Amino acid sequence: MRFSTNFKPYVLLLVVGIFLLLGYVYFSFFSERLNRPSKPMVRSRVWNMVSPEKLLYKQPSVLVGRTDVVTVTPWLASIIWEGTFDPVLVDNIYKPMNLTIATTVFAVGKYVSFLRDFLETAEMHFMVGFNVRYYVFTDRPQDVPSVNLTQGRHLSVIQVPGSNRWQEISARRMEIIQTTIESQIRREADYIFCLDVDSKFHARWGAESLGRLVAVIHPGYYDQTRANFPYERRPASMAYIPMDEGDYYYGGAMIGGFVEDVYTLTTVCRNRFAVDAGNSIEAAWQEESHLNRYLLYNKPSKVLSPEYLWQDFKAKTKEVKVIRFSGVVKNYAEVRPNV
Ligand code: UD2
Repeated sequence: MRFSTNFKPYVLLLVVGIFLLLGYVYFSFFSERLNRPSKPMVRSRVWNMVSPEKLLYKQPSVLVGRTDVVTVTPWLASIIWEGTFDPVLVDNIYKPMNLTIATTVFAVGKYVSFLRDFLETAEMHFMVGFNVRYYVFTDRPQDVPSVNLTQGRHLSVIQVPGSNRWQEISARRMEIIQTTIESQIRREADYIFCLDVDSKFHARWGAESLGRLVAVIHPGYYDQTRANFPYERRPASMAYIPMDEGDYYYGGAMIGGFVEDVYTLTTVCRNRFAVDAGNSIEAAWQEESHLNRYLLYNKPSKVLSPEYLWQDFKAKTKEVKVIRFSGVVKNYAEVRPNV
């Protein structure tokens, strides 16, 4: 049989054309709602903002909103305040993504006593309905309290050395977070938040806080001019910020974002800290100073208002409608290894 006599090239072209057309129609009109990360094998990619059909929520306005506070930075990152997001809509967009949020917390020495309240209140308010993996770094694993975790939430205890200097404990966090991202977190989570343990959650801290690189405005300095920010001012330090530069003063009690972005941040800050140490310099506020320097030139993609980092000794101010996370009042002489 001679196949070539019946073979019509235009039939083949027609069949290929029909397949291409069907593929185009499928990907144009149906795949929009698949909500896959752009590279499924890699964690921490950008997902589509897919909202479920028929979800009822308040109509957003372009004219009415918060006017008492600034809700966007000059580089167009959102500043998250109560009233700038719809929690129902945000949850419905992010929950189907099945994200895992790593949460690191250091409880070295006597700070282990803050863990129970931190974890119990996190279970009530922090990323509720999401997969959360707590990583507790401590030199006292036997003193880590047993706290009931809801479904989808796990806790690992990682032993770290103690120290007789609080400055060293606080500063070493960058290095330990960096190495733990390398050894396990990058395989286990999409986003990461690194938080201070001597704090409690008081209200929702949810998916509105997710972003590529997330920082929080320190509650002590949000109404100050940059000249009053306690940045590192010595040019010899790698954390140096000149007097006429600076956006906000960010709190060291929270660093967040995609695991890989926080990995880069911790790597850079840890290295700069080491350079300073080699030159016998310790930045004014240790890792917080290096964090502020990093964020000045690597702008955060989302900024959390002081609602996400308050301090219990501070009276609530009129701009702060909700206190979501706040540092407890502590007796430094009692809990720190040195004064
Ligand atoms: C501020 C910052 C904190 C950090 C520090 C300067 C805010 C609100 N707080 O808080 O993030 O930048 O100044 O270094 O921005 N820790 C231990 N054991 C210790 C000491 C510290 O585990 O003995 C850990 C613990 O997780 C604690 C964190 O380090 O939450 C910060 O240390 P801090 O409580 O001494 O810092 P604080 O409250 O002065």
